[in-house]
Amino acid sequence: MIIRRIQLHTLELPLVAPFTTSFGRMDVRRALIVEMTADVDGKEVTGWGEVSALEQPIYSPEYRAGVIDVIQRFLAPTLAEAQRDGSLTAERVSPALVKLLGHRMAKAGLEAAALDAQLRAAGQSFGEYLGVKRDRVPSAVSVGIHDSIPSLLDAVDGYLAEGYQRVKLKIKHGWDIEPVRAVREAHPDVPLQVDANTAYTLADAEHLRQLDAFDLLLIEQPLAEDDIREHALLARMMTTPMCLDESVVSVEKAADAIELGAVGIINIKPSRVGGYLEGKKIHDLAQSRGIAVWCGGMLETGVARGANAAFAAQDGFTLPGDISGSSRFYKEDITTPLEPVDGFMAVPTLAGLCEEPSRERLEGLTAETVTIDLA
Ligand code: OSB
Ligand code: MG
Repeated sequence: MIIRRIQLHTLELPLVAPFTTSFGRMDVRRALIVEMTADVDGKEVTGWGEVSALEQPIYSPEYRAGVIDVIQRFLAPTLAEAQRDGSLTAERVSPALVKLLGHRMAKAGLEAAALDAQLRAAGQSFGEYLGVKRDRVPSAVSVGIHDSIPSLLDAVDGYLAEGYQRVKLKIKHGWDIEPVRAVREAHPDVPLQVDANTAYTLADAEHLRQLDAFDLLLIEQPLAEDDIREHALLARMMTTPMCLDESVVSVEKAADAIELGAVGIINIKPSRVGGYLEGKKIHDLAQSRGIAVWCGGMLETGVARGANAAFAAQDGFTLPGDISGSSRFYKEDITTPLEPVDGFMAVPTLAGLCEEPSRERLEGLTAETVTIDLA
């Protein structure tokens, strides 16, 4: 393929309700959408990708404005160089960029757009490309920190009434044991798990052990991103299975964490690890080592939400993913909203990774566009 042009659209999407985690409260999602115009086998196609970086480097080191900068300054020129001999494919995007360190979310957005363009040209869906057998995946929801327990219980009741099959509660100091107890008492049988987004240290081990009473599927990333060894120590002190999110930024880190006994379950976010293809490597490794995986979310728009459903349909995904409906976060999406039916999200069957965004809605929601010409 020859990439002609990359456009980076920053959209401003108001959330239907604030989403609060241990690192802060979000009222608006600034989504970064990649529109890639390319020639694939003589056809001009447009590929779409999404970069999941937040506004600030609080979940990962990347942030939206930095992503735009690194793509303009380094990633796009490197792809321009790599495609000069005509050998670039979506599978070669990540290898072409490997000499530039880090910036995995930026790379993931470019790889997704290239893969979308390539699959559109071939008339193949992402599910077919991955060889998935399932046509739908269980839909689960991530519930933010609330101001009060009654308000949390209301929100959880609403999601369960919509058919979501598992609930994840965000926790932090001062919002952990009691809210989890309240939800467990209200719903004795609901599959339940918690996510701390690095809020604790090993000194909190005795406190966190209280969570073992609530029959949780897992505890996600209680300690800092770099604390893989400490997660292994904590895992030995708790009966709740240890899950890593932030710490697993590559297949190598996944292997380290498995080897050290730091992880029993891995949250694979394709964006965090540099793209769907690196994510697939983690899935394959985990499967060969008997480690369960599930697909995380980053408040995706319709550009990445359906692709995540296809990704999560691979055999090793044995736990429900944070793949909820568009309406869980947004009143308006840029594609046809993707909503669960009977608690399941359909694996898209259209060619490419996603439905082409509506130009009208895209333009209406765009705050800023940066255009980069490559060839
Ligand atoms: O840790 O999984 C996380 C959202 C932003 C940053 C980090 C996380 C999340 C979520 C949301 O939990 C999951 C979703 O998109 O449904
Ligand atoms: Mg998480």
